[in-house]
Amino acid sequence: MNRTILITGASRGIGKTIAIELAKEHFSLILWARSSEDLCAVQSECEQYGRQIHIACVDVSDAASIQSVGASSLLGVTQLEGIVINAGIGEWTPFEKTSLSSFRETLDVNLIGAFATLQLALPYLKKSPYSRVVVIGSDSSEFGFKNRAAYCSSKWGLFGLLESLREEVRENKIAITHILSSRVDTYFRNCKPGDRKGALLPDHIAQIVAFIFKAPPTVEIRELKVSSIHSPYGK
Ligand code: NJP
Repeated sequence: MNRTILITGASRGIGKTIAIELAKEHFSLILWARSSEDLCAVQSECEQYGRQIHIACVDVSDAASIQSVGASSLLGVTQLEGIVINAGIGEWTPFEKTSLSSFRETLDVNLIGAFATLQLALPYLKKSPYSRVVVIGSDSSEFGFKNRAAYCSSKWGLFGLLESLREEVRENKIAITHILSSRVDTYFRNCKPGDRKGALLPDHIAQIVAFIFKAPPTVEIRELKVSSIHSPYGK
């Protein structure tokens, strides 16, 4: 597989739309998520653009799933041109009512899942002459919000992880882009498309990700803050 990109959380929402946009740009793709039926549908949609699309039912909160199913999805791949860390969950609960298990679950998916996925992918990214890590963060990565202690902690944590990793992988010519997005009209937090009026659309984020992968390989776009003109950022 040439020019291959791994995308997590590719079964719906932002991840699905990024997959379709990168398929249109003729990248081969490895798509991870838990819902096999939804992944199969995304695979079929992407395959019409002519490149190989592999899917794998990986739960990023489960290290064993990443080490077994995730690692198997990379068999036969010599190098990755990029990875999009997108899988994420969020639950808005007042601090005093946030259970330890729900706090842990949010960190397990959004932060520790990102860490474990990146650790698996790094040797493949290093084999590309130039490669990219693109991470879907949030305005909750830099602002505090009521009822979002778990989500904000996970997204702020990602910030530290990426800024540290950046220092380690520059010599390997791996560029890291952190996209800090405000509300996007997806299935996030049990919503459905149409519920978040005035929000960004998944396609807006997908076009930005495609732009990043089309940038000259020596250019590192470090951070992008994105919001709809109709909706606030950080409030
Ligand atoms: O949400 P949604 P988005 N293992 O619910 C997957 C960030 N963001 O597209 O496993 C593996 O439509 C899930 O797949 P499945 C947000 O923090 C959003 O909006 O099959 N995959 C699905 O494909 C997140 O990082 C907004 O259920 C897991 C995908 O994740 C990213 O955008 C605002 C998984 C979620 O699709 C994409 O979220 C913002 C697991 N354990 C940042 N758990 C917004 N929408 O307003 C979930 O600032 N997934």
